[in-house]
Amino acid sequence: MTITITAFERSPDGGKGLARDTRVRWALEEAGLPYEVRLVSMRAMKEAAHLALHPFGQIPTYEEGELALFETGAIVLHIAERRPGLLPTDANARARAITWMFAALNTVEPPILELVTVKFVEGDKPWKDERMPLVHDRVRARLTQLAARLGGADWLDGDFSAGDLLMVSVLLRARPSGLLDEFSSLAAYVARGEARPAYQRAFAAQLAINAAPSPAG
Ligand SMILES: N[C@@H](CCC(=O)N[C@@H](CS)C(=O)NCC(=O)O)C(=O)O
Repeated sequence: MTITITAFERSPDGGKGLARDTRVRWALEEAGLPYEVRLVSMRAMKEAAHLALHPFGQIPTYEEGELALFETGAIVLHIAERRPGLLPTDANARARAITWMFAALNTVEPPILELVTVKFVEGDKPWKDERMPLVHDRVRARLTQLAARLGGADWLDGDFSAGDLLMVSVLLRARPSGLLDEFSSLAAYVARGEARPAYQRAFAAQLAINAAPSPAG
């Protein structure tokens, strides 16, 4: 059955791979599942056809026959459950890998998202310069804890899993701020994720769309 995901017609990051379709593409590449991409404009994302797939008018979505999913965590979990390689077979190890998926999205990603909110959404507010150092400190606190847990290991819990896939994806969003590079073990962890052939294919696929000349010229 054909798998179709949605992605930005033109990602605001210009192809740096930070839009969330990249993590879904990465999971599909790790699982060896072919997929198609439907590109949507910012306007189309808020229209009825897309809202029927994604109640919050965002990307990515995932369609496979009669199944339609949104939320990258749910999509990556669905993919990981279908093919070996992204979740361990041992029940406890599997539960721990899923825990890391939640930790990436619920505990590590929120402060990192604040970096973007302060910089772009609140960039013209008079209190922006006071708020940014506070947000930096909150991100640093999380990264300190995460680095302590990772220690000298390659991955968070044994072999590479969907938990690492989401954690690396989330940490990549901290790189433009310079904060990731303050933590050499986490920077190396992210680099290990980026070096995976499946990530390389996912990154190249989104770049091909975002680096192409715009239809408007
Ligand atoms: N929690 C959602 C977040 C989805 C999300 O924020 N998508 C962004 C792109 S990375 C988006 O569509 N932004 C445009 C908008 O919200 O209007 C997920 O993980 O899938």
